[in-house]
Amino acid sequence: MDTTHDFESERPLVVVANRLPIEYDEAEGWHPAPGGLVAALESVLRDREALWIGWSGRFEDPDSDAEQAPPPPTGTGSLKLDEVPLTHAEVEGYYEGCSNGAIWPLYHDAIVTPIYHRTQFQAYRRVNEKFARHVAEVAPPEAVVWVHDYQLQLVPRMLRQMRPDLRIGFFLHIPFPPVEIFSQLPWRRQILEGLLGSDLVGFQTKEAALNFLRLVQKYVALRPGGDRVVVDELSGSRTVRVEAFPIGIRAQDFAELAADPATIERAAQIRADLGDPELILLGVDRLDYTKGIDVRIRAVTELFQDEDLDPDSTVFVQVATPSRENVEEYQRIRDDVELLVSRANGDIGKLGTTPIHYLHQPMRRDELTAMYVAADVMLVTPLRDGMNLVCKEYVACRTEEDGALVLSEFTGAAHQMSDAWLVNPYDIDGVKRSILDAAQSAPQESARRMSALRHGVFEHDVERWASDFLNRLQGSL
Ligand code: GDG
Repeated sequence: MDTTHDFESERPLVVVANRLPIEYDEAEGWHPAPGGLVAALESVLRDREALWIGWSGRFEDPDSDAEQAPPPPTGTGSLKLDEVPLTHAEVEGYYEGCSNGAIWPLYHDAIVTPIYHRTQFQAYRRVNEKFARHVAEVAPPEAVVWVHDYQLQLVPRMLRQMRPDLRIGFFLHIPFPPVEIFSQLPWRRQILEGLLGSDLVGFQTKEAALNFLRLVQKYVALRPGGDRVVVDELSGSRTVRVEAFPIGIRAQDFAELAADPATIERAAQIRADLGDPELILLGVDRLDYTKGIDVRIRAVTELFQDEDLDPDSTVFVQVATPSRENVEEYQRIRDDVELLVSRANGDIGKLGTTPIHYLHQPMRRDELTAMYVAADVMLVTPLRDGMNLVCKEYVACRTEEDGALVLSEFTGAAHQMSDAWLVNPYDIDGVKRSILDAAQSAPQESARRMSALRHGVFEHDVERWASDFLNRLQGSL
């Protein structure tokens, strides 16, 4: 695959995502939003004229509380921002309902039962159309349009019908499920046809790309040839390419921040604040039922109860960033996690000893980096995850090549990170064994594994991901 960062042509670039890369709060005003997607794209867009179209988080209804936020800036430097306004009802139906109540759980192996409401899919279609129409109005002639993620799967086809001059790419950040699971979606054909409006459809893994190709054959009656699907349209036939583009992180930035004396000092302070334990275990996730936060709390709790880990010299810190708090299943997973933590601390802790530290709050990037530097073992145990960036960030921060990563087999990252201690998160005994192995491994063994992991994370960084995708898209016809 071509790994140069020069794009073959200088067609204007338009990025379309549910959210703009900024958010608003009263203290800071509009500021860059945290999170994987923004960080991923920012480094690529930095050197290039681009327009980013998305929702700002403000509601357009007049009676909204969030209405006090001033309009978002239109962008600085070469990146311009363009807001798609949404109402409360649209966000409820399209985002909280169809996207996060139906598609998100379905695409993550139906870990919780997806809920299909026809009215919510109507909202999904209407909002996708609103996005498509907005892009069609503002995209320069012959632009390259890169559409992101599960909220906007109908946009490629709608946009192609409105603007056949555009070159359209789509990237799915989350898993794409196998036939047996996807087939229950009442709107399966619309979604597949929506995605086939693209010139290039990108997934995190080869398995996801294969699942899509099989589904296209089954439900759209097209016969893929390798990674290509030929779509017949009135205007002639068109080829759609379907490939894996595993996303990475800005590894160098994390490594530099981790090696900064202020970060190292902060990491030492964190260890001291935790009572100078011999062993720090760490988990960092959005509080989401896909992330297997409960799995690792159960495993660590049992290790304390079995006396394989000593609560006097071991601390487990779980950072769980608040997420999608209006969706019912997220309230439930929060309750479950908080019950598990408080039970464990009640059973195992002593006065002055808290074996599990739980933080339900967003954390600044520099503080998060200091946590990665402080942690001896990183626990990443999702039941299903498109890629997972946290494990890559931890690895990038281990500049001394120490530390150990316990990683679920069911993350996209596991396909690239075979030197981690890989676990099946449904097998609690296996998770317990791997946590112990990782914690007790000889320094040489940890260093060998970490060195191999670091090599992969630096080699497949986010710039490579974006340039591979955009080069393929621009050279794809
Ligand atoms: C989706 C897919 C795929 C988390 N808490 C804080 C914080 N974070 C940052 C992490 C990391 C990002 O958020 C989370 O990325 P993940 O990949 O782990 O998970 P999702 O949010 O589910 O992302 C996933 C990703 O898209 C990209 O394609 O890998 O599979 O589900 O960067 O560091 N950052 C700060 N404070 C926090 O409290 N600053």
